[in-house]
Amino acid sequence: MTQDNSMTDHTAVASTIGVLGDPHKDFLWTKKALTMLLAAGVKQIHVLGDFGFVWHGAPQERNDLNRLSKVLSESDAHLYVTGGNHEGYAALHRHYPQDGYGYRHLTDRITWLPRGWRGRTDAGTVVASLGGANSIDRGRRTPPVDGRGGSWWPEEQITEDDLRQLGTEPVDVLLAHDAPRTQALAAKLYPNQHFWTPEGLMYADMGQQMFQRGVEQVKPKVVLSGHYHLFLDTTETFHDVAGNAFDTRSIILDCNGFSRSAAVFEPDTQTLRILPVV
Ligand SMILES: [Mn+2]
Repeated sequence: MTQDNSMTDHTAVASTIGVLGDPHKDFLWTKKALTMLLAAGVKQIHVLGDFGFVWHGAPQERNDLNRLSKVLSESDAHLYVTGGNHEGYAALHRHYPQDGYGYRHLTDRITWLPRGWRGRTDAGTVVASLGGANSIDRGRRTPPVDGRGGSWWPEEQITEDDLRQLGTEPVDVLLAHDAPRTQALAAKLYPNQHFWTPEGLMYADMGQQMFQRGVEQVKPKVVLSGHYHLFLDTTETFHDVAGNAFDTRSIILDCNGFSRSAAVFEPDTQTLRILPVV
């Protein structure tokens, strides 16, 4: 998963990676977070959705991407995006077509991963990516007209095809935007229910159910997520379709501007070290 032509294994995952919660197109915060992760020696950084820097395809967006790319290139690092719900999917698809591996190259340093992507570390730890989530505030957003404008895109939704792409072979670490249906997350979200419409709650829940199906397919040891704009680190027991129990550690990172939104993670040992973005 490198653009260096001398490297043929594009699914190589580093033994230490950076993970970043929802940047939301916040250039200064994102640059700061990248700089801190790079200073920690990380060469491969994964955004856990709601990157936001591709929205309507304006020239300013490309300018921001190029400036972030420059920061990465100074440390010979690469950024990989697992998509979220707040992404301009129409512009993404129009301006950045998939290559033969399903990657969308935003710059020579920033790559958008296809849903169901799989990689592995030298030690054999399997890392996969399953982006997408349903917007709970969909009712306040508008779809694009003729592929232009808008603030809600149907492509945010995880589809049956995405779940087929993910497959059923076990995964050690799943990079995602949505998160497993843990009791700990439900307890944190419950007090905020009144903010949303019944339709929004139901739509968001449908999306999380699709994501949960993916979790039950691949039974990840760890899922790294964004989306909920909070921090959570909990391990709970789930069951696959055959009724077999498995434990999954669900780590959710907070978003731009909040503490506990960036971390250094070792896939082989599942060690997480939060890096304060200051
Ligand atoms: Mn978000």
